[in-house]
Amino acid sequence: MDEAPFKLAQSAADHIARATGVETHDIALVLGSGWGEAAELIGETTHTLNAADIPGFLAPTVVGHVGTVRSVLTSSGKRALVLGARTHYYEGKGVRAVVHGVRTAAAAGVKTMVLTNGCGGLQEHWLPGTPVLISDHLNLTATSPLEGATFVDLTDLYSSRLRALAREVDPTLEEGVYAQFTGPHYETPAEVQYAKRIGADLVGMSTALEAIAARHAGMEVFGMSLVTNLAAGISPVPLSHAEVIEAGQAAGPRISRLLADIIGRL
Ligand code: 8IG
Repeated sequence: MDEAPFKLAQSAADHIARATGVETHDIALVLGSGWGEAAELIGETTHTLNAADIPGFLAPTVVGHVGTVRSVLTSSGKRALVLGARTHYYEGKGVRAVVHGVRTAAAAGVKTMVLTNGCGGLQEHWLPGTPVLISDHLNLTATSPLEGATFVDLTDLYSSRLRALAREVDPTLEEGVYAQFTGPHYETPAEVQYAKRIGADLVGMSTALEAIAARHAGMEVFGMSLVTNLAAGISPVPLSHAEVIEAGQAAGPRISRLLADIIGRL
């Protein structure tokens, strides 16, 4: 395997350690659409870094996504790295760029990788604003973050231990299988039906590739989606990015509190 992506992640982690004075982080979070407020609730932000200053991080291109990396001291005394700058596959920067944040977290010592996103829901009873635990994924991107003969077992990728812990915080939390499409277009109704038939409950444009890289790096993965819209054809009205942002904003405080409570138990 080409070591370059791991060397770049190590220099990013070195930069973070130097800039924060925090040698090792315990947890890392990628906060997707709707989840941004969780950063304030999980603890005290001790350092805010501009992602663009960290080796390998690219400036975000989507409204509603922030380009910072924060070091947070959690209420339970752990060090969390909050990655506000997710690079999506649809940005065309390649899979290495997509998983650079995750690999940086691993190089920074992180053992628990928390991946969140905003997504489309395939279950009609999941109204916009419903948080759902990710139990497994379907990687429909036709690519992998791993290169060469890198055979990694993905059984229990989304840690059943961490899902059980989340349900202790909120026993009403449901679980679902997340299908990652490449985007940036939303699915056609036919593609949503296809996803449903092969076992998806959630459709989105992130997370699966990051989860694979996280497992490869030896981290335990926790994934949670915010259903911001019913997937195309499930709802009678067409999707709009404005609707997605709006649902995220409305649910923000509640789901961020929930995530912060889960993080407090890690
Ligand atoms: I937010 O309906 C959000 N992201 N693929 N489909 C896909 N990604 C999404 C959707 C959706 N909603």
